[in-house]
Amino acid sequence: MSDWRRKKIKELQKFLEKSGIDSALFVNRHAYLLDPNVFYFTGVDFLTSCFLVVPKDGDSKLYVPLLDYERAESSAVEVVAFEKFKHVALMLKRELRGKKVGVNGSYFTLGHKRLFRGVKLTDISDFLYSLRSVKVEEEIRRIRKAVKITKKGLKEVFEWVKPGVSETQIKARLEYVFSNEGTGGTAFPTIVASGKKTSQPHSIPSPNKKVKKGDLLLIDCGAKYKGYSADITRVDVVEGCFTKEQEEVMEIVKTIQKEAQKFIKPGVKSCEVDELVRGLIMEYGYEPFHSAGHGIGLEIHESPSFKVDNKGEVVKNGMVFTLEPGIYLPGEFGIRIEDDFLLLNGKVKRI
Ligand SMILES: [Mn+2]
Repeated sequence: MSDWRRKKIKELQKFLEKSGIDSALFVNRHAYLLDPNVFYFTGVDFLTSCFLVVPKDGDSKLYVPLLDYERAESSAVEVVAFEKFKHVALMLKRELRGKKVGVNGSYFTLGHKRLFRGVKLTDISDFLYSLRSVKVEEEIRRIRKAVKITKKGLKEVFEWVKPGVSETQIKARLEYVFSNEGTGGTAFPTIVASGKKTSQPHSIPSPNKKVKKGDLLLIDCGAKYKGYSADITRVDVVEGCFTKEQEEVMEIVKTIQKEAQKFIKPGVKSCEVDELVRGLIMEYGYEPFHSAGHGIGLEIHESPSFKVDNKGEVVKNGMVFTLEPGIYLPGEFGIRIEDDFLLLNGKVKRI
């Protein structure tokens, strides 16, 4: 049982009290939509069917099916086993009726809402993202490990790749390294783009696209380690050298990433980071395609979110985020460099 999870629950409770909310309620019902906050507050991963109730004061309770009870016993909160999901839903509906209940709007579906008819629901996802954006030591250690494995995979794959290999084979080879290193798979679907396809930031790897000698090869990937994500992008040339133009763009992108790293300090607004990066890309005569970066953690995109329209968010010590400047020339090529950074004691360091 870890103390930091209890502290984070206390912070949630303080927020509920201050906001006039009686309880927070988290529901997992399907394996494809697991609220990361359940893992965050309890330390128990992959609960495909459960309820977590955090009252503004008093003890929190995690309701899990009998089959998960043994595994959930190490939870940071009290665990109750159930036989029928619907019975617990009904019991909680009665208990919470007429009360104001905070839910995570990003994961609480209309189906969940139907189970709690008569309960006053309010979205507290902004608070949850802001709470999770400041990482504790254990989380930073896990992200570091995820980054280390990701870099190892990238190194091996760029050394291994040769003309004739397809984009999906490259993806498979990379993910083999991740699995072999004991990860929980990938943090998001791996992007492998070769040749002209590198100009599409979200290019989908194809089994029919084989790399050729001299092709630009872009890989954007991340291993997941004990629930925590890495997100790194590298570009290289298959058995060859960058063209002069590619090399220039590569240098610009690297320079912009360094500028953004130097610029970020506690108190800087998230939108200012994106404004800086967009401004620099334009100064070099190119068009910005996407935002400057984003927080990473249990989810691949979390707070902080470096977007021009994100005016309210401020960067804080303890945040972990990516900086991923990219320059794209549609129909020609694209270059993006992405690394993961930690802001600690006022300094941004690459992980
Ligand atoms: Mn990213």
